[in-house]
This record gives sequence, C-alpha cells and structure tokens, in this order.
Amino acid sequence: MASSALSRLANIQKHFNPTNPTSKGERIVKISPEVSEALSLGKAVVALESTIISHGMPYPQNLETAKEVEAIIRQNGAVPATIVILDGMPCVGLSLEELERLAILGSKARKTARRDIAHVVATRGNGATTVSATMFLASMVGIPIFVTGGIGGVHRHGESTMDISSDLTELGRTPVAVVCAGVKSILDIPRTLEYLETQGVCVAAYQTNEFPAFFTEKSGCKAPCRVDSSEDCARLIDTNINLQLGTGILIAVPIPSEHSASGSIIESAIQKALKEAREQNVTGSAETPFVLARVSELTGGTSLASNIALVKNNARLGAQIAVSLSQIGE
Ligand code: PSU
Ligand code: MN
Repeated sequence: MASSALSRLANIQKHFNPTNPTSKGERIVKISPEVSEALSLGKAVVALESTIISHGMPYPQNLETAKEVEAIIRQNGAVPATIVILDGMPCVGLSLEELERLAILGSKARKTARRDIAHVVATRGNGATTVSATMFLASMVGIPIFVTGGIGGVHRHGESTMDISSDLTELGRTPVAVVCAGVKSILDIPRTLEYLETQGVCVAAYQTNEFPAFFTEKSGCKAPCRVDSSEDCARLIDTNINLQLGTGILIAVPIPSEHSASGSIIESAIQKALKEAREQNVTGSAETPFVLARVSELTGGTSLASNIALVKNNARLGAQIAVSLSQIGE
C-alpha cells in the first residue's frame, strides 16, 4: 500500500494542497466538491481539457460533446474533472453553468498553454487550457489520468520554424498519462515521435503495434510499445509513478474502425487546409484551430463526427484505466 501510486499522490497533495489559501488568503485553484471528495477518497478521477471545447468544436456541438464525455466517464465509474481558467481562477471540475459558459465563450476564451497560465490568471482572464496547461493543473491537484482527442506535436517544417507544441515538453516533465487518438497528420508524426523519445516519454499504442493518426488508425509509424487492456495501462501508470520518473505517458488509442473509413476524404481536406494556412500566413498557435475549422467545413461535418466519436471512445477507456488504477494497492 505504501508504495502504491495513489498513496504517493496523496502524499504529494498533503504537502502541497492547492485548495489551501496562500499567505495572502487567496486560493490558487478551485476544485469542485465532487472532484475534491473523489480525490480525498482515492477514487477514480479523469481530467479533461477545455481548448477542445472552446477552439476545437463549434457551439452547440461542443457543449453537447462535453456533457456526453462527462456522462461516459461517470457511467464507467470515474469522476470527470474538466479544467479551465475562469475569471483568473484555475477550476478543476465544472458545474453545468461553468461548462456552458466555457462552451459559449468559444474562441473568446484565450487558448492557454503552459506559457500563458500566469498571464491569464494575473489578468483575471478566461483561459481554455490546452494539453500542456491541463496536464500541469491536473498534476498539481493529484489527478494522474487525462483524456483528450489529439495532442499537439512537431509541425510540418518544424525543423526550421521550431513550431513544436508545448504538449510534448509537458509530457517530458509532468507525470500524467494522456489518453488520446494519436496526432493528426497536419503534423509531422515521425518527428513528433522522435521528440517524445528525446523527452523521455513512454508512448504506448492501445491494442495495436502502430501509432494512430487521429482520423485514421494508421500513421505508418510503429509505436514504441503496446498495451492491450485498461489493466495494462493502469500498471504502466502505477509503475511510472512508483519509479518517480517524473515524465508523462502517452496512451494512443486508434479511432473506432466504423469512423476511420472517412479517413482518406479527411486527409485530402487536411492537405487543402494546410495549403490555405500557408497562403494566408496563419502560423503559431492560430494554425491548429484554423486548420481544424477548415477541415470541418471542407468535409461537411464528417471530420467533426469522427472527432466526437474518438473523444467518446477515449473517455470510456480513460475512465476504465482510472478505475483500474484506483484498485491497485487496495
Ligand atoms: N489537436 C487536436 N485537437 C485539439 C488540439 C490539438 O487534434 O483540440 C488542441 C489541444 O488543446 C492541444 C493544442 O493541446 O491544440 C495544441 O496546440 P499547439 O499546436 O498550438 O500547441
Ligand atoms: Mn505551436
């Protein structure tokens, strides 16, 4: 028991409880009563990001999807903890009103990666957290598992632009397992995997030997390791925590096969959207939201349906992993 992952996390929380007020009497993060209770009892909790809601999907599908994803996590025995910064307060676990506020804010919320957190908080802004910022806040409150759709990566031509998502460096420095459907082919997938290796990140593909490419099951790249069940994933996470490696884990789950058929249509839309982004000089953090919105328009919503399906699939597995992890050491 003493060596289990969860008791280690409880120990971290005891020494640094972010719900305690600072010396000036201010809280630095607000944890919902449901998430707070689950964490203190060592129950399964799954973190969720907010950029996917604000920038990744249009309203009202974003709100519907966010609510459905939370429901899937509950049905599978875990507590969802959507993470966002509202009026300068990092929030872990949202009420329905807060979730609605985020969905309606859409891209008016600031896309918040690790580098942006302090400024959004200091200016009392609204920040939709990306994978890097969500991992940071999840780790701060002791949540070891986080579910999303896709993560950022090394952009094409990244070797000269140096546009490499901070999601990758966060995976190298924060011990949270991220369940995703791989990375999109709008990115340079082989270089993304190289970069993750450099960062010391364990990358495991779920029930396949190949690293998935978000809209398609295959990327042409072999995954460094393979896991076949939620118990496998939980053991991997528990081991990573016990060894105190300090690095994250990427669990890459292929899109359900009934949605991957449209992959080639989506792939050609991606090529067209990338060309438009270059022509219109859309770069930096604006590139991913631009390309995703254009791909959705060009495919008449097919890509959005696939996106929603894979996030739900990831949510189911992520909750099962969280439940398995909470049972280790019991
Ligand atoms: N990739 C997707 N969907 C997304 C994102 C990435 O397939 O919604 C979002 C995530 O929040 C991710 C962020 O963390 O974009 C990465 O942005 P950037 O490339 O600017 O680091
Ligand atoms: Mn970038």
